[in-house]
Amino acid sequence: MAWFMCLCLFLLVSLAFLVVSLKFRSSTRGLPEPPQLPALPLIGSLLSLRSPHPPHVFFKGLQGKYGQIYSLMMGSHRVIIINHHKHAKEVLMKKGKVFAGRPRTVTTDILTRSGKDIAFGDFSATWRFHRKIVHGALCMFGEGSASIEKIICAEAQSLCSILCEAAAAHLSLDLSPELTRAVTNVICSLCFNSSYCRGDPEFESMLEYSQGIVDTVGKDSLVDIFPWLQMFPSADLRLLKHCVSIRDKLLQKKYDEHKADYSDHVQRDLLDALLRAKRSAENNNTAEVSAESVGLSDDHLLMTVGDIFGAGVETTTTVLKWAIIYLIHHPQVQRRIQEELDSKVGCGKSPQLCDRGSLPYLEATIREVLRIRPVAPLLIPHVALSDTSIGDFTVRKGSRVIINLWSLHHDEKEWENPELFDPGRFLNSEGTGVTLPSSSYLPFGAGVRVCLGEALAKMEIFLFLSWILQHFTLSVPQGHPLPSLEGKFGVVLQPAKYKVNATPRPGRLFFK
Ligand code: PLO
Repeated sequence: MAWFMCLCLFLLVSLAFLVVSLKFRSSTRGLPEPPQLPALPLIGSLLSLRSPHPPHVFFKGLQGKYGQIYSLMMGSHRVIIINHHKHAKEVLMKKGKVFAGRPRTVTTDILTRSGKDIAFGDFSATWRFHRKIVHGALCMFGEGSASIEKIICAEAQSLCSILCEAAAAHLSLDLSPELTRAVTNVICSLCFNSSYCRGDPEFESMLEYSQGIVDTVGKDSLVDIFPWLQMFPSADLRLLKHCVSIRDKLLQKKYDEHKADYSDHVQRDLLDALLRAKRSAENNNTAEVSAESVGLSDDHLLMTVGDIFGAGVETTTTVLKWAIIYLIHHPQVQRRIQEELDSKVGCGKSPQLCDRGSLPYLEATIREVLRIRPVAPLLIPHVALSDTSIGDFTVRKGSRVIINLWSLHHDEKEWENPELFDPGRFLNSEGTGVTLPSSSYLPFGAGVRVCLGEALAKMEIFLFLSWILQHFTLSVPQGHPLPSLEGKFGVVLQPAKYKVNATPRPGRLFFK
């Protein structure tokens, strides 16, 4: 009996040893840590991060000294910077779940009621459930549904009539508010089944609060690195809180209106879809998706719809503004798109989504805009949820990981002359179809946290640009310099303000 006990004990100890050593091996595999920028206690690498360049450009440059993967300390947080597509894909796709976490920061916590949204919320069952509902709702109202195409075309038509009016009055225009209203009305129909007229005070206030949020949130500002700085008065934090409170009032109003006339039988929009999921979870407490277990609180619903609304407006508007800047800088590209439109669509009918396949040069131009000026050049930081590795380096649980999309999209080994705006690089050799010349291209991110609005954004960008270019030629007003190609770094990379002249092309439809 004693020998049997000894044998069992021996087996147990060996098994435990094996499990521990396997775990140790799979988590660190004896790999080194990535090279690290100099760091001091408390302030971390702050002194090495001083640069006249925006962070994405600066981080790309640091590769020369530290290699494609390196780390730095933001206060007490270890941050790993990824500059190569091979490693970006390892983080986002191959090990997507391990890196699905999000850091909590002071500014994003203010925006999202402590991460109760999808974009900035940490990985959890609630997060997964919300994402699933929103994904389902966006698919239902999104691609393939004729209604969304109709909504975008109606907005494109109204945008073109405003350009027509300005042209008739010989006015040059800052297109930004008009583009924003067009894009807002599309996402507004999807989220709230409503839209804004020109000069609507609610829309004007939305423009203002949204800019205030973009200017202050998630920029790795000092208060996000050193949360204790919150103790001191800060103009940025005050502005952010003020803007968030205006946004919250708007969201609450929409929410209350929807709750008041909600019916289980009609699903008008995304907010209805979220309300329906919440109600069915509440009525079905035994199911794996009970309201509490998945956290479908009012706060979660509001933050989720706020995310989709905010993302839907700021990102697509920004891409359109960049696209127009590049078209003004490259009139020959504009001319070629117009020739393509004239020969494939003609001037008697307006472009539709089904024309996308026959307009490869326009499609290639859109791809090139998304390459050369990615909306979010550093995406949103990820967090390692367990000990793991990237490439030949070990990564500790809790490390933040920043994917430098700018490095991927401007990698000299992957793109010939990356600073040059050249839609042709996305065309096949006959010029009859689009291609992807390099896999160092992730304008919408990838993996478990890939952009939910990719399909919608692509439809909008295609339709708005094709409608505008079918009817107008865009140029810089006389005496004005060409718009700046330098963006303002933030949660989105925004271009500076500029004015354009939209000259009606001869023999086009007349807009009323
Ligand atoms: C834009 C300003 C809005 O008022 C609030 C908002 C919500 C979602 C954010 C968006 C802002 C900026 C772009 C973001 C989006 C979620 C996903 C998207 C960060 C701050 C990107 C580019 O990742």
